[in-house]
Amino acid sequence: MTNALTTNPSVLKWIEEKIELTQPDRVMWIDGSHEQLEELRAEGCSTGELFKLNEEKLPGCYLHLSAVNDVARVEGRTFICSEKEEDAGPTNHWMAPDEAYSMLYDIARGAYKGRTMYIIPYSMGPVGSPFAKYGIELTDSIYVVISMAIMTRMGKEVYEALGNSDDWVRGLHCKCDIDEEKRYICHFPQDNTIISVNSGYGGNVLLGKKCFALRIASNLGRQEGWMAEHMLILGVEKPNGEITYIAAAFPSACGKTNLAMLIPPELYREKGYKVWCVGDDIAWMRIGEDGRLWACNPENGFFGVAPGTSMKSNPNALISTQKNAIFTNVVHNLDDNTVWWESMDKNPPKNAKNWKGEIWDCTDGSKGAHPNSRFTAPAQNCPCLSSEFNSPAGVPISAIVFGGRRAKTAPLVYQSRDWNHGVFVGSIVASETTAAATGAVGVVRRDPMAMLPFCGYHMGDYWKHWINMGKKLGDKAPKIFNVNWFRTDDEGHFVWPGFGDNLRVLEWIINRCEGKVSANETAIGYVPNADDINIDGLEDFDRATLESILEVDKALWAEEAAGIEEFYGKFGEKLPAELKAELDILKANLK
Ligand code: GTP
Ligand code: SPV
Ligand code: MN
Repeated sequence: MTNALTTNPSVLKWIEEKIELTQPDRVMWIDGSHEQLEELRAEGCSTGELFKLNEEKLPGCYLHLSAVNDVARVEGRTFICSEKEEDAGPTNHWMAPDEAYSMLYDIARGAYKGRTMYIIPYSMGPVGSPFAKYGIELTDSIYVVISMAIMTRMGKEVYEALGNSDDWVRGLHCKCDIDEEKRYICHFPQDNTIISVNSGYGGNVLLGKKCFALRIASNLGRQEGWMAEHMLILGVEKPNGEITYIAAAFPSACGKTNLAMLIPPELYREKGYKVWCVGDDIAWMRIGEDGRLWACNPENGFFGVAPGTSMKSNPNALISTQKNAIFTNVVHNLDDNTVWWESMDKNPPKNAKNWKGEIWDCTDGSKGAHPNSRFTAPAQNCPCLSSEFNSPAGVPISAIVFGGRRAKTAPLVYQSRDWNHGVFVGSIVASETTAAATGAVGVVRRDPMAMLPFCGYHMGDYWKHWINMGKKLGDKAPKIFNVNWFRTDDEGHFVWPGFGDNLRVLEWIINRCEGKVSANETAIGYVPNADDINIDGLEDFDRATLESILEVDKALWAEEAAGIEEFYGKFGEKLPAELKAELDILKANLK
């Protein structure tokens, strides 16, 4: 092949096959160089796929608008194409691999005619790290190339690290006509292959992210004895310099990016507390030589929710977007060629286009930015990026935190009694749906470990894998907690201030890990004594308010237990006995 950047036979063979299938006019080997990316950005601007933003105010930044029918992940069109249907389990859509390949190849046949095939070599994790995994994505989208350049370690050094190995993940993406009816995101765990057609939206097409780093990697983790999780990773530094690392799994658009970059409340800042971000969405976790659980972030950037991100709520995220970032489906301010979204500030631009590219009147009550509009920002831009960000093995985890959006039922925070109970707590995560996926918003659904859309195999086997990891970790296992920042009052307002003030809850979690505070043993686990959560300096928030969100309402939990039992019913024989036993304990505790 001309200009090939590798001689790896498995890579060349696969690419040749895909060239024959998709019939591109031109093939471009992406080498990751600045010059080549600049050339592509310029080309993207000339075709209208990208808009170059104000170079003074937002240097190196671009705006991209997706098709209006293509703004979020499509869970109903996402398939796990394992050999056996049973291996996909009751929470995934399944298609037989032969059938899926043949249907997808029919869609992809000739799909690159008149277009360019971009060949993207990328690494999940630092290139050359023993824990890194490599992938190649073929795409006909410049937006995908320049986004992958932010989200992953991308470039020709990946071929050097890969050598002649055939241990790499194959990814084929074809925009086709962005036809919703022919949109498919398919995973073939047995072949380490992902095929995505008829979409241009991030989570469907940046194949290193959810498709590889969670759906394929969760399969690899199960086989190889590690874990691929939908988790942020952060370090809390105490005034004495000691850093405690925490991994937390919340469903999509439920606060991972915000927690990962939180700025401590003034009171804590004055004392010397700091928070360091290791990752905001995905954690790969292994048992280290010391027997503890170590987590690294396989990504190299943030694909964050734009609306709600402000200098007040998450300055670190906002600052991360101020150079070399891509904005998708936000408002284009035509006066100064910058961007805006709801709750960025109180001054929506007067002369602007909305996310659909239409002239937008900010006073007409319509939203300017799509609720799932996003920014793609280099991790290196983040002011609180951890010094361990590039460390291959990552950081040792002291606590695992689950959470979701629950107006009622789940208290602000509680701790599991032990690892298996913690797995139970993770398995029963329920949350109101958000705009991150197409479909109704605000409906409570079970989202175990925030992995419902991302676990690439049978959820019952996945729970068993968690239980097995706990056995291996023994007394070195992280402690497991659950949080809920989203309890509402009778008027529907959030009771807990959230954001930076979530550090107050993390402090309790760390104190529990260190055995420094006692707790109330309740039917669902250990709940804080109100005295042990610091509410000093909070406005309009007193001890009674705190008590109201620490409350465990037995009647609501009895309903919850019934819901869990029904949910567990789907898993039949695959429900681990340990989790059934935990449910029985919960029911007994509620009597
Ligand atoms: P994905 O990228 O989809 O995985 O989302 P995420 O989990 O990283 O969520 P993110 O941090 O982007 O937050 C999503 C939404 O939740 C934003 O609108 C935030 O403003 C809001 N949010 C985050 N943290 C809090 C909090 O502590 N309290 C409240 N009330 N809202 C929050
Ligand atoms: C999520 O939906 O959890 C995201 C965005 O982080 S996406 O990449 O679309 O999955
Ligand atoms: Mn996510």
